[in-house]
Amino acid sequence: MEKNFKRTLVTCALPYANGPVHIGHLAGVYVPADIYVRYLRLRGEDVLYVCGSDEHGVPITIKAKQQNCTPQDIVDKYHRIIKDSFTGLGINFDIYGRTSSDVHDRNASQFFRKLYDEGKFVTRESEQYYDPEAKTFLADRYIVGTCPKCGAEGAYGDQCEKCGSTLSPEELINPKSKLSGAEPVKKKTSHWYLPLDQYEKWLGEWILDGHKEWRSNVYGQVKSWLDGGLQPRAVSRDLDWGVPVPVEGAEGKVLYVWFDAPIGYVSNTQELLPQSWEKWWKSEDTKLVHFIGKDNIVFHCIVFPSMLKAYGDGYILPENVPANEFLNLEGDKISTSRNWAVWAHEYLQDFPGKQDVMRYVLTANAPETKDNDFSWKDFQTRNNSELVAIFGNFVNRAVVLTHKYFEGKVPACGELQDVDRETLAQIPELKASMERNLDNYHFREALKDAMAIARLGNKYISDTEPWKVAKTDMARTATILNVSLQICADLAIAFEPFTPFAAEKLRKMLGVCICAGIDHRKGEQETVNTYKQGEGCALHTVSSAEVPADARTSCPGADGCTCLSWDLLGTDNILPEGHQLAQAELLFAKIEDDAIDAQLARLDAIRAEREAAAKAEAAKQVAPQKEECSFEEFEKMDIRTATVLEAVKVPKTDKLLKLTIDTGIDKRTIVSGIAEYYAPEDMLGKQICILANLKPRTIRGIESHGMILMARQGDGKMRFITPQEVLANGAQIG
Ligand code: B3M
Ligand code: ZN
Repeated sequence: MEKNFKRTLVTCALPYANGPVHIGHLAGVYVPADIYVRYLRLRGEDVLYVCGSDEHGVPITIKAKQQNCTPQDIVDKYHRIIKDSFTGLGINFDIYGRTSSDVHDRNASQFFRKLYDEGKFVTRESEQYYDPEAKTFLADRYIVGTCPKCGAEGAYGDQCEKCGSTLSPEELINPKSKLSGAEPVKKKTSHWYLPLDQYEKWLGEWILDGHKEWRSNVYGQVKSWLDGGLQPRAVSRDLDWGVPVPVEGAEGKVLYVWFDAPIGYVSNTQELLPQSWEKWWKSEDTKLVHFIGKDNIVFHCIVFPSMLKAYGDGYILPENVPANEFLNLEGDKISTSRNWAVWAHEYLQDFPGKQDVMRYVLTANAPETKDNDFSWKDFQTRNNSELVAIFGNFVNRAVVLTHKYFEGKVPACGELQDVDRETLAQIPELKASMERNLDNYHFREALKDAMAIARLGNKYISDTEPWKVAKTDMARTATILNVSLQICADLAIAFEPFTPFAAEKLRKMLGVCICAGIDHRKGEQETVNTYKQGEGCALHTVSSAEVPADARTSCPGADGCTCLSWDLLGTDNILPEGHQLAQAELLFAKIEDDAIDAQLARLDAIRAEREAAAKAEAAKQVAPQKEECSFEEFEKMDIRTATVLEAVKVPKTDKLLKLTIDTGIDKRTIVSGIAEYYAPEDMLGKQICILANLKPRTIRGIESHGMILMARQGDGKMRFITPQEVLANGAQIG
C-alpha cells in the first residue's frame, strides 16, 4: 500500500570529481531525478534535492599523479566544472556539496567512530600489495601488468579495460606499481570490515519481501547478491587521500570511499539545513529516493542501508532506488578513459540555448529497462521533427494568430463543437497517464504522454484551420484560438519537468507564472511561494511599494497573473478571456546538418585515433617462440633466392598475386597472398626468398610451386625478405 509521506528527499549519485559529467551520467541519474523533483514541486509537494561531488577515492589520486598536481587541485577543478554543467542544464539542486568539506569530514568520522565504539565492525588482517620503493600500500588500481585473460599490457589490478575481465592483483602477469614501477610485494595490514552477512536476513525482508515493486534490474541485482551470500566488506583503505580513520593506531588509513560517499548525502543536507536536517533523514514521514546508475545498486541497496541499520538512531531507508541501465554513444560503450563521450560542459558550449533538446532526447531514449543508444542523427531528428515541428509549431501558430486577430488577448470561448470537446477531453486522460508514469519512475513514457498533448494541439489547429475560418467567422475563430491557448497552457505545465527552459519561455509568452512549491535553496529559511523585495516569479518582481523590507508576499502578479500548477493541467479555462499574451517567440530552433556533422567528425577522429593506437600496440606484439625443431628438420627446407619476372592479380580475388619467378633452377609460378600489401608492379624485378621445395598446391585453379618468405608483424603487416645485396638466383639460404 502506498504510504502517505509529508515530504520527499531526492538524492542523486555523487559524481566522482575526477572528470566532467557526460550524457551517460545525465541520462542515467540527473535528468530523471530532475524531472521527478520538478514534477513533485509542481504538485506543491515539499521536496529536498541533494547532490554533491564525490571527492575521495583512488581514481582521483591517480589523476593527480598523471597531471602532476594534488588531489585537491583535481577535485577543485572538476567540482566547478560539474557544478556549472548541472546549473547550465537546469538541474538545480538545493545543495551541491562536496565530500572534501569540513562538515563531511566531521560527519563521516563521527559515523565511523560510533560504529567502531559500538563494536559493529570486525577487524581482519590480510596480505596486500605494497610498493617497497614508494613505501606505501597499493590499491588495486595502482597495480598494472599483463592481463592473464587476453594478454593486453596495462591491465589494472581490478580490471582489464581491453577485454573487460574483472581481475584481482594476484592474477596479473608481471605486476608493477604505477607509482614507482617497482615490483609490489605482499605485506600484512589490518582493516575494519562491516559484517554484511549479519544484515542479510534483514535486507531480504526489507527488499525482497517488502519492495517487489522496485525496478526489476534493481530487485534482481539485490536478489542475486543476497542469494550468493554476503561477505564482510572492508570499510578502510591504506591511502593518504580521504577521511582519516578516527581511531588510534590507524595512521596511513582512510575510510573507503564507498563508506564515506553515501554519508555525503547526509553531510550535504546538514550543511544546507544545520538545524532541521534530521526531519529529512530520521522521520518516517519522509520518502527517500536514491537516483543512481546500475553500477551503484549494491552500494545503495545493500551497503549503505546496512551502515544505516548498524548506526540506528532513526535513519530512514530508501522507499525506492530507481537505477538506470547504461547509455551507449553511437553504438559504442561510453568510456571516460577512451574519451568516448559527449561531455555536458562541451555540449553546453557547442549548443548554447539548447539545454532542453538534450534533456528531451536523453529522456526519450532513457535507458530505463535496458541499455540504450544516443546518436547525433536521432538527436537532430527529435529536435527538428518533434520539438520544432510539433510542440514549437503548435504554440507558435496559436500565439501568432491570437496577436493577428485579437491583439494578443485570449479571445472568448463560444459554444464548443465536437472536435473541441473531443480534443479537450483527452487531456485529463493524458494527465492521469503521466501521473501514473511519473509516480512509478517511468519517465520515458511520461514524456510520450506530454508529447501526445502537443501532438493533439498541433493536430487540432491544423484540422480546424483558424486562419481560414477567420475569413468568414470571427466568433468561431475566437473559440478555436481559445481552445488552442488553453492547450498551450497545459503544455506549459506538462513540459515543465522535461524541458524547463521552453516551459518558462512559453509561460512568459502566455503571461503566466508558476507555483514551484517550497524553495529550500536558501537553507533554513523556507520560502513557500512568497517573495521578498526584489524577488519574484519568472514574470513578476516584488517592488518596495508592495512589501516592506524583510517582509514577504505572495506572487505580486497574483491577480493579473495566473500561477500554473500541476492541478490546473487539463482543467477548463486556465487562461481567462481577455488575458494579455506577450509577443510570440520561437520555442525551439531547427538544428542544421553542419552542427551534427561537426559532432560526428569529432567522434570519427577519436575513433580513428583509437584504432591507430590499437594498431600501433598490436604491431609491437611479438608472437611466442614456436616449438623446438631439429637441425635435420630445418635442413629439409630448400630456401633460395629468386627474382620476380611477372606479376598479375589473380582475377576475382583481393589478396592473391600470381608471380612468375626465376629460381635459378627453373622458371615457375607461385601464388601468394600479398596483394593487400603489394601491387603487381611493386614486385616486378624484385629479388625475394622462397621455400622452393614446398609441395605444390592448387590455388584458384593455378598450381603454385613454392612459397614466398614474408615477415609479418603483430598487426598483420607483411614485407617480403630480400638479401641485403642482389645475389645470383638460386643461392641457398640456411
Ligand atoms: N561516486 C560512483 C559513480 O559515479 C559514485 C557515486 C557515489 S554515490 C554515494 O559511479
Ligand atoms: Zn584482458
